[in-house]
Amino acid sequence: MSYNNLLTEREGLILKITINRPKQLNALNKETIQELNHALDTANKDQDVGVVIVTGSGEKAFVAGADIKEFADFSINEGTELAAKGQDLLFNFIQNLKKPVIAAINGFALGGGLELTMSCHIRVASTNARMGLPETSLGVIPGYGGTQRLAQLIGKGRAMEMIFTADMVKAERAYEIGLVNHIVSPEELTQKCEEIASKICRNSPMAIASAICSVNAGFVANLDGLKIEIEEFGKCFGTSDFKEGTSAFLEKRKANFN
Ligand code: DAK
Repeated sequence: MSYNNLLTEREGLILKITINRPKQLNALNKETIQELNHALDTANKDQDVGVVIVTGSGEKAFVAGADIKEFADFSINEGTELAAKGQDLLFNFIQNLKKPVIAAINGFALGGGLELTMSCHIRVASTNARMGLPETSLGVIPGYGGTQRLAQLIGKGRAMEMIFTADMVKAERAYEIGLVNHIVSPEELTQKCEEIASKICRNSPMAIASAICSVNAGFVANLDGLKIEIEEFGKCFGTSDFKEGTSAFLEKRKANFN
């Protein structure tokens, strides 16, 4: 499948999706959101994909936000409807994907761009990354989950300051406050993400899907994370991955989950 705004490339079990609108600093328009949904949905159903890496095209930006040209003249209803639709199609969709998604942040990650990285399960930034939620400078608030996920990742006080001031943080600061897991040079970014992805791919995809579900459950107001963990733990005992993992241990060999 070819896309107008994405490049996809698979090596082994790792799928790399590059958002490819470099002239607009990879700003997210409606079509890009639809295409990302399609590519991720396909990856989710593909047994030959273990981990997805998402990045931006060019050296300047991961994603410089939602495409401002598209939402400049929205009404209240259009804004509300599109926020809900965007969250379902992309941001919540990534968060709940069965496969881990790693954001390789190769430059500006602003507004919807930072919200996209925060929906991903793991974030790795290059030293030239700049991250922020500038929405209040445009007269809106973060509408793709940013008010919630930023506070979950860096704490309420810091999140409020970043949102109210619309300030950007550099990669080092993002690392200090827990917004990203690692910082590496731009040249090492892909390699670092692939290294993490390869380690993940050695482990049970079924257990990883259960872990994603359990960790996420702790951040949903009406769900009991510990209860979901018990259920997911129990389910693991019925999987072929559990049989393979335990047999491999007892037979003193490496497990082969693929
Ligand atoms: N949208 C559209 N085009 C963008 C863009 C964006 N977000 N960001 C950059 N571009 C375009 C610029 O217009 C410019 O295009 P040309 O003028 O060359 O045609 C090109 O990319 C290069 O940008 P600059 O010339 O500005 O490059 P600089 O290096 O000087 O500056 C910058 C880089 C990243 C600091 C600057 O481009 C910038 O401030 N960009 C805007 C950042 C921003 O405010 N992003 C939007 C955040 S608000 C919604 C839900 C959520 C949202 C909205 C609606 N609904 C559900 C309705 C979320 C909103 C946001 O993301």
